[in-house]
Amino acid sequence: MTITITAFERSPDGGKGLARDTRVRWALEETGLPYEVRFVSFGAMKEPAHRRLHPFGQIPTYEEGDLALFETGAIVFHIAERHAGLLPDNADARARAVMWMFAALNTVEPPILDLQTAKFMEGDKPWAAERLPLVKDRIRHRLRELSVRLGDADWLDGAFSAGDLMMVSVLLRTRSSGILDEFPDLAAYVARGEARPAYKRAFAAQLAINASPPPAG
Ligand code: GTB
Repeated sequence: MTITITAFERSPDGGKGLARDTRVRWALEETGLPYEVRFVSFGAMKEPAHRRLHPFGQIPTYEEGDLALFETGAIVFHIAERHAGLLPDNADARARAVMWMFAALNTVEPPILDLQTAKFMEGDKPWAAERLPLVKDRIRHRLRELSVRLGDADWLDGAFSAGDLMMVSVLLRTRSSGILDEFPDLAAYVARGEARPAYKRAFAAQLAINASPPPAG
């Protein structure tokens, strides 16, 4: 069955892997599943046709036959559950890998998203300069805790899993702020993720689209 995901027609980061279709592409590449991408403009994302797939008018979405999903956590979990390569066979190890996916999305990503909000949506507010260091410190706090748990391991719980895929995807967004580099072990962890052939294919595919001229009309 053909898998189709949606992605930005033009990603604001120029296709440098920060938009969330990257994590879905990465999961598909890890499992070796072929997929197609439908590109959506910011306008089209808010139209009824796209909102039928994604009630919040965002990307990415995932379609496979009659199944339509939104939310990268649900999409990556669906891929990982049904195809080998992203979750361990052992039931307990599998549960822990899923736990790390949730930890990435529910515990580590929120303060990172808060920084994007503080910078790009609230940067012109009179209190922005006071708030920014607080937001950054909340990220540092989480990253310090994560760094302690990772220790000198390559991955969060044994072999690479969907938990690492999600955590690396989330951490990548701290690089431009300089915060990731304050934690050399986490920077190395992210680099290990980026060095995976499946990640490289996902990244290259996203970059290629954004490097090409915009569609006519
Ligand atoms: N919780 C949802 C999920 O995980 O799937 C969040 C989905 C989401 O935020 N989608 C964003 C979107 O569609 C794209 S990824 N935004 C358009 C809108 O809301 O109108 C967020 C994103 C966008 C751009 C960059 N960038 O260029 O650096 C990074 C991340």
